[in-house]
Amino acid sequence: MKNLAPFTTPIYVTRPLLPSRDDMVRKIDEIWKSCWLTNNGPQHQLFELALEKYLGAPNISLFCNGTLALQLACQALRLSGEVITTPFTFPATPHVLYWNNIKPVFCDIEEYTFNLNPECIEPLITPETTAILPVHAFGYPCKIDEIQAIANRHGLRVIYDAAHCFGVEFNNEPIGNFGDASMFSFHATKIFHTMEGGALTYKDKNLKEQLELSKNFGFKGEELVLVPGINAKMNEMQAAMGLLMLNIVKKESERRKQLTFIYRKRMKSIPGINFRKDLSGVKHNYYNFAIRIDEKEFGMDRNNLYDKLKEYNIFTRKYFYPLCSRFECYRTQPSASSLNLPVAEKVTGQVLSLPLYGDLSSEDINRVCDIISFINKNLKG
Ligand code: T4K
Repeated sequence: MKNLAPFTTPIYVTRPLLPSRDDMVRKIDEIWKSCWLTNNGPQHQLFELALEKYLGAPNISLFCNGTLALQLACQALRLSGEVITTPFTFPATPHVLYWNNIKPVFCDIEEYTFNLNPECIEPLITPETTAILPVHAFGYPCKIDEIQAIANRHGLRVIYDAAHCFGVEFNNEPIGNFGDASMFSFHATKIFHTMEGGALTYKDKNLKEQLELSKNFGFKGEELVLVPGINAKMNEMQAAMGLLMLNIVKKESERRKQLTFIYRKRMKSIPGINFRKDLSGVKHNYYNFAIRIDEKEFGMDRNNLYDKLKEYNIFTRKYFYPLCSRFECYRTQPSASSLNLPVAEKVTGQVLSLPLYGDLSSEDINRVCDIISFINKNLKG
């Protein structure tokens, strides 16, 4: 079989969406003129208002990154003891619990969505449990109603890691309006970003004051320090980037949708490759395209395919591998046992995120598919 040529330049799993350089220069001029670089400056104020409207969120606060947003949300909601969460996530999710002196209790996930399996939550609840911290993995909403029903039955808080969910809606409701709070990450690798950054949306408007205090050292005015806060403020460059991104993110999401549909059409015919489709009632943002590789059917396991694709200059990522429950800092606790997490253990060994971003052409996506298909056919001789 004739070999396929590698891409001449590296194709990464993602590339950041960027506003035009001219627009950014104009924003920089505004910042220079104001001579206000951080600490709730004019760009920050504009961005917060614009975002509130865009996300349809009644209460919102901005942060320098998603991790600190989530960490301070746990504090503002007075979480303690144990919090039930998923092992199939970025390290930030359990780490924010650790930094709040809370024990992460790992719960298994669903085979199809990769999200917390509501059926596995209740057996993990103890008198120490104060909350559930689910992740909407790759922007696919969790079983929100079932999780909320469990939380209501046991008097628990629900705080969502919605890092991947910018613009996602569930039953026509913005995703950030569920649970007690939701965290959005605005890291450069996200569909919407402020280079680094994050936001919290929350149900109780009274949390705003606490969050504003705790992201600015606990300062109220110039001389009063009310709580042992930290520095988690979004700066003016980040906020300016956010304002410009709001104008272009919808188009990016539409473009990624087109590319996702090409992937789905092509991947369907490759044996041993599965992927998630759109969920009913969900407005997706098409942030990421993750496939699952069945080694027996495909003829090669995920790790080998990941390595093989590098030979073609295609840099995929194993999000999320290894599971957080396998990290040195968590692996000894009972809930981290692989016996407790059979589905997560299986999924983490099979998933691979393929390149997806608006600057890729349809030809690029078709070529990635041709290469995966070629690798598969070559294996079978
Ligand atoms: N919860 C969840 C579920 C999360 O996924 C994350 C973050 C968080 C919480 C925490 O939110 P933040 O505190 O970060 O706001 C990346 C991101 O650093 C991380 O934000 C993100 N999740 C995670 C899924 O992905 P890495 O280590 O994979 O990034 P990196 O640098 O390897 O970048 C991946 C690819 O992106 C590169 O191969 C090329 C491209 N890239 C990256 C950057 C930074 C660019 O083209 N330009 C760039 O500037 O973690």
